[in-house]
Amino acid sequence: MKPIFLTQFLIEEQRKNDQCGADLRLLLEVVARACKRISLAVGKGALGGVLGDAGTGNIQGEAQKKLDVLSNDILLEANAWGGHLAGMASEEMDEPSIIPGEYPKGGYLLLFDPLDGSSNIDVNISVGTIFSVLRAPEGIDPADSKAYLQAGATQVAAGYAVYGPSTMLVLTVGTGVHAFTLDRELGSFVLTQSNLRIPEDTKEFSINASNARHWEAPVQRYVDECLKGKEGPRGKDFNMRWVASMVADVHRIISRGGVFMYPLDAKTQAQGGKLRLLYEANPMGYIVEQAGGAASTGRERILDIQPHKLHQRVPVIMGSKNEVERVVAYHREG
Ligand code: AHM
Ligand code: MG
Repeated sequence: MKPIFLTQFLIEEQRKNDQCGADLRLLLEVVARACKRISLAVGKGALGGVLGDAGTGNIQGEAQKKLDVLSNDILLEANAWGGHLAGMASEEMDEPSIIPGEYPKGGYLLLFDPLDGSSNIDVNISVGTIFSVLRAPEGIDPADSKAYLQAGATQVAAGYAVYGPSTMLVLTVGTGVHAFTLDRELGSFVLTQSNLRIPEDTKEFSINASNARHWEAPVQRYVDECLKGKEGPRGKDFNMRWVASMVADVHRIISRGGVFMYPLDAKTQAQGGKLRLLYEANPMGYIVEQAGGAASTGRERILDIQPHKLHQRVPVIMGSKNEVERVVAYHREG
């Protein structure tokens, strides 16, 4: 079969999808190109001299890795001059980055977590890039974080690249979820799976169990029931996986089902949760819903949340629909 490259896929998408105009298509190609560069840097490992800490911290007080900073710079630089964007916001930057004056501005905003799971870099475990595209609202300066405070349901595109044994780009422009694999010889992303669907039921869950004593009762109940296996109320055995790179964990769930949880717990309650709404929960939630799954905080649909600050954190429960609904029901029951 003839390979379908990302460019061809996006041009065909543009022909049939009003949400995907030429500007959005070109913007996505630029993001994909930046992900290729990040993939190269990640792939060089110690030989590239890019492992280890950068010696700086981000807005959330987390130590930045050299590759966090490099990936952020690659995305900023690649996207500055294309003319499709009004501004960018990143997990690694305190404030939005505006498009330099010498370049034309476009109608979109790009939000990203440049290198998700970066605590895994130094031990050679999969990491990734997550991105979300919003329309720039009329009358709000893109230097103002208010421009980015839009509910996830308004995203026009979202995607992630996972830098694993192979590099993959998974994206949605509102018409299902499609996966591309980087052909390293050609330097091109090739469509390898279209219309990915997350099975509605699963026997696999994904949570950092070291936080068990801090979880709320509904999550304790859900996990306890899974752990009881065949003999318990679920009547089946469950498997557990936790990579500690959201991109890799959610990619597995998109590929074969499961439920991913970073719920509210006593440790993260004061800040609202662990994962970031605009850079992680919203784009991944959009992708998961587009693949037939569900994404909730336990109390509300993630994509319905009206953000109130740029670096807002939220609890995350996403993946196979019936399991997410079960966890949500347990929250309702208290
Ligand atoms: P990061 O964006 O700083 O890498 O943090 C987010 C990551 C997620 O990818 C992952 O699911 C989670 O943090 C892992 O957290 P923990 O180390 O508490 O298990
Ligand atoms: Mg992250």
